[in-house]
Amino acid sequence: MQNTATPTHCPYCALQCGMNLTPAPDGTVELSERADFPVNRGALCGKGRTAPAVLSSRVRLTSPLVRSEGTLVPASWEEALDRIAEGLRRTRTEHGPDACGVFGGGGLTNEKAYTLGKFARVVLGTSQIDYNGRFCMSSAAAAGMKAFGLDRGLPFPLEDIPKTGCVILVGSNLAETMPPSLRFFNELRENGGTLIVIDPRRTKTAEQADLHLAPRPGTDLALALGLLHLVVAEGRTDEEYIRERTTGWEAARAEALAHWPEYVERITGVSVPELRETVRMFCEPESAMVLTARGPEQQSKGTDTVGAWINLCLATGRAGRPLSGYGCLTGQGNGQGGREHGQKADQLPGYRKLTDPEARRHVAEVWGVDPDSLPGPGRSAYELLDALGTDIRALLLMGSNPVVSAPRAAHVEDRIKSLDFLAVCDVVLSETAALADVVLPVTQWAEETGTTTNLEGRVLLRRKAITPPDGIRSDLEVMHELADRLGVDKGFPTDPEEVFEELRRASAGGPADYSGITYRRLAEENGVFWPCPTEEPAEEPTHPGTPRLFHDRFATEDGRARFVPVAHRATAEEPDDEYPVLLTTGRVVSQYQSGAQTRRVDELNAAAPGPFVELHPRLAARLGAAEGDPVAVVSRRGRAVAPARITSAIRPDTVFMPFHWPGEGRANTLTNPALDPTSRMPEFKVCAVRVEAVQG
Ligand SMILES: Nc1nc2c(c(=O)[nH]1)N[C@H]1C(S)=C(S)[C@@H](COP(=O)(O)OP(=O)(O)OC[C@H]3O[C@@H](n4cnc5c(=O)[nH]c(N)nc54)[C@H](O)[C@@H]3O)O[C@H]1N2
Ligand SMILES: Nc1nc2c(c(=O)[nH]1)N[C@H]1C(S)=C(S)[C@@H](COP(=O)(O)OP(=O)(O)OC[C@H]3O[C@@H](n4cnc5c(=O)[nH]c(N)nc54)[C@H](O)[C@@H]3O)O[C@H]1N2
Ligand code: SF4
Ligand SMILES: [Mo]
Repeated sequence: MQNTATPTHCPYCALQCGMNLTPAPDGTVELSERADFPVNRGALCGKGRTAPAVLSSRVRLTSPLVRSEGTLVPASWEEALDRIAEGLRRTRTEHGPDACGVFGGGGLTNEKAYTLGKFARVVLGTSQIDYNGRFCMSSAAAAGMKAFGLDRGLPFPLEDIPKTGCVILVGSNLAETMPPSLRFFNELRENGGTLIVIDPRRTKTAEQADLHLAPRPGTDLALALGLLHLVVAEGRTDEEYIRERTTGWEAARAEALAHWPEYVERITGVSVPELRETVRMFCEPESAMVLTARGPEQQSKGTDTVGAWINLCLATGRAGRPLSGYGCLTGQGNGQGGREHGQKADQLPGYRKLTDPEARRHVAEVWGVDPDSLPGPGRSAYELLDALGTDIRALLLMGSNPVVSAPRAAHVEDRIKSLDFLAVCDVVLSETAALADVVLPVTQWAEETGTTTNLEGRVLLRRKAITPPDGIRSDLEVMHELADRLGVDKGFPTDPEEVFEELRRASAGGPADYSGITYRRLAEENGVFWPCPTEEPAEEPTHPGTPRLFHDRFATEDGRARFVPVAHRATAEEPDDEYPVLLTTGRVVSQYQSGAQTRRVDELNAAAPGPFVELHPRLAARLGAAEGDPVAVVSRRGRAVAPARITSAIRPDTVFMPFHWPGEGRANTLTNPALDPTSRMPEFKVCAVRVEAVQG
C-alpha cells in the first residue's frame, strides 16, 4: 500500500462524513480533513475522528473463536467455518429451512447487505431474515411508501436546507447524533429562515431553535393533527396543490378537524398559542420542510405519526416542490442502502417486494435460480428475536448487537441463549458475540472497499485505505466460504465491485435503481443519488442520478401523493399508579448505538463513561435523589440502575436514558416491544416506569 492519503468515509452514522486516511509507518493510520465532500466539508464529530482506534488489535478480534466446554477459544478459520456450516446444515435437516435465521445490520455496505439477503434465500432457503434497520427508520419508510410511493429518507440534498423558509425538526437531536449537519441549520437561520424543534427535552439541538415545543413523549401524532386543524381553520391550505397533486384529502381533513387545538393541548402539553405560532412560522414562508427522526418514529404508532406530518406538508403544498418537502433523517452508516437490497424480511434488491411475481422473476433470473425456490416474507426483527430457541433454532448474525439494542433486552438475551446454534461475525467481541458458538473476526471500513448510501440517498464509495491484519477476513469472504460448504459454489464473489455489478443488474428497473452507477463514477463524482437507471447496464452510463425527487410527479401509480386518514391514539403503555412516569431513550454524542465499537475508545469513554437517568429537579426532590446518586428505573419488563443526572431541560413527567451500555444500566431492560402494526417498529421512545431512590 502506498503512503498516500485515500479519500474515504466514516464507519458510523448516516451522514457518512468524508475523511482522508494515510497508513503510518507503525501500522496505524492517520486521519486528515477531506474538505471536498459537501456533506461535512472536512468537519467530523469525536466518534468519526477517533474511529481509527477500533482498527487496533488491542481492542478488536484477531482470531476466529469457537465454544469449547463452555468457553470461547481461538480456532482456525477452517474449523470455525466448518462448525457454522455444520450448525446450519443440521438445523435445516432436523427442523426445515425456516429454522435457520439471519439477522443483519444497517451499517453493512450495500454489497454485504445484498449478499446476506441472497445467502438467506438462495443458500439457506429461509424466509427468516430481518435486520436492525427495523428498529431504526421502518416507520418513516412505511409512511413514505404509503404517501409518496417511494421511500428515500431525504428527497433532497442537505444543501437545500439553508435555502428553505422554515424547518420543523421532530424528535431529532442532530446536534449530538449528526453534529456536522448542524451547519446547514445554522446557515438556514443566518439566511432568515426559522427552526422549530419538537422534543420532550430541551436538547442541544432545541437550544438552537427559534421555537422549541416539548410535548409529552408519544403524542406527536396528536400534535401534527392539531397543527393541521389550525391550518384548515385559518384557511392556510393550498387548494390548487391539493386538487392537482394529491388524493384522499377529504378523509384526512375530517380527522384533523376532529382534533381541536384545546384537545391537542390536553394530550400533548403544548399550548394553543404555541401551536398557532408553529403554524404561522411554517406557513408564512414560500417554502418549508418537516424532518423527522427517531423521536416520533420509534413508537407503536410511528407510521401513522409520520403520516400525520406528511399530511401537514401535503395540505400546505410543501412536498415535491423546490426547497420544500418531508424527509426522514436516517441513522446508520448505510441506513438507506441497507434497507433497499434485500436483508429486510419482505424485500428483494432494488427495493422490490418479495410478494411481487415480476420482482421474483427478475431477481431469480439474475441469481440463476427458479423463482419458485425463493421463500416468501419472514418475521420482523423483534418477532424474529422473540422466536429464537422455538421456531428458529440457529442464527447467523452480522452487524448488530441485540443484547444491548433490542427492546425488552433481558428476554431477547434469554431467547438468544436458548438457540441450538449462534454464529456472529463482528469486528469486536460484542455482548451478543460473547454468547455465540462461533465468532468470526471480520474486516472493517478502512480495510475494505464497499458502497454505502447516506441519508440523502447519495451512493458513496467507501474505499479501502489500509491492509487488514493477518487472520481477518471480510463478511463477503465468510459468505462465499459458507455458501461453498453448503453446496452453492457459484454466485458469492468476494470482490465487492463484482458484487456491486450484480447488484446493479438486480436493482435495474426497481424503485431503488442503481443500474446507472459504477465504482468509476462514484470515485469521480463524490457520490451519485439514486434512482440512477440506465437503458442497458452499460460500462459508461450517463444518467446524472436524482438528487431531488417528486418535482414532476410522486412515485405512485397516478403520480399523486396520498393523504392518509389518521387519528390520535394512546401509547401501548400509559402511566398508572404503579408506573407513573414515562421513560424515553436515545443517544449521547460520544457513544454509538450498542457501544460495541465506541466503548472501546478511551477518549469517548472519558467523555461519556456510562449510563445515566436524566430527570427533572422536581422528580428528583420527590425521590430525595441528588446529582450522581444511583436511581432505579423499573418497568413491567425489568429494573435498571444508573446515576441521576438532574436537569430542568426535561419534562417533570418523563425520564430519559441513553441505550449505549449493557449491564445494570441497560435502558433496553425496560423498553416495551409493542410493535407498530404496519412497520413492526418497537416502541423504544415511550413506556411507563417507576423511579426509585437506591439506598447506598
Ligand atoms: N452519537 C450518536 N450518533 C448517532 C447514533 C448514536 O448511537 N450515537 N446513532 C445513529 C442512528 S442509527 C440513528 S437512528 C440516529 C438517531 O438520531 P436521533 O433521532 O437524533 O436520536 P435519538 O437520541 O434516538 O432521538 C432523538 C430525540 O428524540 C427525543 N424524543 C424522545 N421521545 C420523543 C417523542 O415521543 N417525541 C419526540 N418528538 N421526540 C422524542 C429524544 O429526547 C431525543 O432528543 O443517530 C445516528 N447518530
Ligand atoms: N432503547 C433504545 N434502543 C434502541 C434505539 C433507541 O433509540 N432506544 N435505537 C435503535 C436503533 S435506531 C438502532 S439503528 C439499533 C442499533 O443497534 P445495533 O443493531 O446493536 O447496532 P450497533 O451497536 O451499531 O451494532 C453493530 C455491530 O456490528 C459490528 N460491526 C460493525 N461493522 C461491521 C461489519 O462491517 N461487519 C460485521 N459483521 N459487523 C460489523 C459492530 O462492532 C457492532 O457489534 O438500536 C436500536 N435500539
Ligand atoms: S457525524 Fe456521523 S459520519 Fe460524521 S464523523 Fe460523526 S459519526 Fe461519522
Ligand atoms: Mo438507527
